[in-house]
Amino acid sequence: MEIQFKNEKLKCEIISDRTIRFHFSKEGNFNNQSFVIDENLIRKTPDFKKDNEKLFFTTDFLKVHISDKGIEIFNKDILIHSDVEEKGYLKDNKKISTYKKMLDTTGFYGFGMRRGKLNKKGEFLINWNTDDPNHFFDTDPLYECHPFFIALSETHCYGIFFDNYSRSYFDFRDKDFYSFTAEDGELDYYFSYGENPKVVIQEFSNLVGKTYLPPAWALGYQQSRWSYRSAKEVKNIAKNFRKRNIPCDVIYLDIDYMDKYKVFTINNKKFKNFKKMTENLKDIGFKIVTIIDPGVKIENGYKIFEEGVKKEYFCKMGKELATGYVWPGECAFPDFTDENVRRWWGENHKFLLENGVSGIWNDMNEPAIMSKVDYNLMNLIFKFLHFNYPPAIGKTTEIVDKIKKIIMKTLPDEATHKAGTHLQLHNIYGYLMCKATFEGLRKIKKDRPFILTRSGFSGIQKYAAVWGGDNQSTWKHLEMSIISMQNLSTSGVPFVGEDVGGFWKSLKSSELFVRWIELGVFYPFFRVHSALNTKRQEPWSFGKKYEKIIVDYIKLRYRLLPYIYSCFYEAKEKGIPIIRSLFFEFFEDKNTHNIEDEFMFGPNILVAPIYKEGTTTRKVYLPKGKWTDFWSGEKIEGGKYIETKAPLEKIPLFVRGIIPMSDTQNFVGEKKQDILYVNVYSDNCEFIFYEDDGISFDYEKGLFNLIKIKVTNGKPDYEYIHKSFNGIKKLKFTLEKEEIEIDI
Ligand code: MIG
Repeated sequence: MEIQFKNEKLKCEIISDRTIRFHFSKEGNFNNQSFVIDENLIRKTPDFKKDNEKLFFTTDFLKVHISDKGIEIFNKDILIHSDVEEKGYLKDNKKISTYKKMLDTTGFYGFGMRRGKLNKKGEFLINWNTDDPNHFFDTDPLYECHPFFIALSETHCYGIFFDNYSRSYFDFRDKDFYSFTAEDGELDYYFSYGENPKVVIQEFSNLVGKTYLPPAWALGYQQSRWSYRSAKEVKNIAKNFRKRNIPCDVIYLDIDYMDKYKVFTINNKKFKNFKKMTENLKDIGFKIVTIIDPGVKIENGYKIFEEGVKKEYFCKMGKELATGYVWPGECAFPDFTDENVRRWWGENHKFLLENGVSGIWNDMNEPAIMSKVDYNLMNLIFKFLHFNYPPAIGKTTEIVDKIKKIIMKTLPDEATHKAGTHLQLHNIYGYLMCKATFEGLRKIKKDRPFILTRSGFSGIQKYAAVWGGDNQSTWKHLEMSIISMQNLSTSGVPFVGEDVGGFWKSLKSSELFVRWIELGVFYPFFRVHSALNTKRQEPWSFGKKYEKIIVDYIKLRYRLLPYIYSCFYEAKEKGIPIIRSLFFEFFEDKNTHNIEDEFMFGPNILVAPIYKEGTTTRKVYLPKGKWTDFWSGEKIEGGKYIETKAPLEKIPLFVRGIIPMSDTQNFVGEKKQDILYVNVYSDNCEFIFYEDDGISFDYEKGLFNLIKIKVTNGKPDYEYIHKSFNGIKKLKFTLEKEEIEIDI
């Protein structure tokens, strides 16, 4: 049902008792075609009633008032959300915006891949996916902007998802109100109420979708570099891992595996028998993941380019192709808003899969584009002058200048896609590239796809893991990742990571690498990557003393895989991320609301990384409840700050409940894991353990086990909630005073 809202129409839909959609017409029309909202969502039309001058409707949790003055939302008669009078919907040419009262909001969290502080209250944020290779603490926007946030007050919270793909802004600088604005498209947003952030994220993930279960091997350790340049080099790296007994599942091939950087080709000189290479690597437990960028080299005779031109699959500028410079030189850009283009792009991956490639790494998909001048400069800097970081061009803090600069780094606003202009669709480009890749891989190989992406949008978790782009090998960048990982996770993306060890610049200190590995174990996506011309970052590049610590941590990661995999199951079922800010997990403990340098890894591990050089102690806030120091076993009552020791080989970890572990192995699936080591840290607790074959979609047919492991007054027990997989055979409980084995 549509109601009149000043000069426009407003459509309200009830998605659930907590989630309402507000969609405003633009010049009388509703055009927004959503690329991310679940098509099968059930929407109800509200039953409007009249109360004095106001229309209103109710759900079990909410009462929504609408008048010409604006929208007001109440929970139990308390006003929790309100438009600023007369400013609920504003339009200025193509631009639309809405203003909201600040009320008692204490913080705004989420927004995708953001650096800087966790809480964005007081800031102005731009949504425009941007490649800024030389970014820092205060750089915004970056590769992956999500127009979703959770607003916290001391007693409740809500989420807002603004379903708009154009350049948009969130402005939280004023103390009395905040606003969001988009340069084009419609004002179409979803409001979700929650007693705590977990409820909000569940509501939100019902809208935009949840992760599938990633292939288990993608949760292992992964090694990357720009670039491992030949089959010989790749084989040597692999052999070194096995020789030294360092677990590793994946090796990445960056752009140099291609012929002249042309997508869906292989450089036959450097990788003479590519297929043979991947087969040999598989025999010793390695998967190969290759990079694919969206830019298609403009070159006569190059099949992908010629096909794309013939079928009109590329973005246009007027009647011509929209072009720009990337690594291959001048390129055309596939229009992923067109379903036929997505199918074509997906099918092209057959060539790589037939060559034994196991996963795809989507880079530069903002899309990132250089001018011819910058392109020549980059080639000079990297290939001839051997720089290992790019220059910071035109740094600015002025918003107007910032916007001018980011517009230059991608297709022009006026470029066209099948579904509209680039201005209207920019932010969905990377997401749709991943969708194309995911659907292609799923069709070709049946197993679970693995895709890693740099750019994306809300809902990207349905298709890909996300990494944080071009960080640097510095302490500050390690620290920044603690926050960006939380921001992405609060945006509903569970599979997140950063380049461990840092990407640009040579690592100056082994200590930094060790600290970063210690943190990387607790990135859901755990990969070391480094740039051209930098010092090597393989685990053995730092000398024996450091190698030992590094390897112990990689092994810890493998031992934790049953826990991590079970966390992914929870993410798949409920949309709850693996990395959780303290406020997210412990909303009731208000002390946690502004802590940003610690986080939860799943429900039971609190991680307090060391991010300052030469540090061997740190302060840690333990939320209310009972904790155990993972290393010493010491019991500590939470609700306070403690000072903890952190010599180089120790990252402070505090645990609770149950943490299931396995034996370590050289790669996932090397040895069948019959025993589950159940580490118990409390007399009364339970854990839902999940297992399946780790590779196929058979779990969709019910082929998996779900075991409720529980401890009651110190006595261990278990119960199958679901049993249809030949999995673990024995539970080995480590309780406070004894060990108990149960065959199951
Ligand atoms: O312009 O493919 O973020 O991980 O190694 C640089 C080369 C392009 C940027 C990615 C980085 C990757 C690099 N790419």
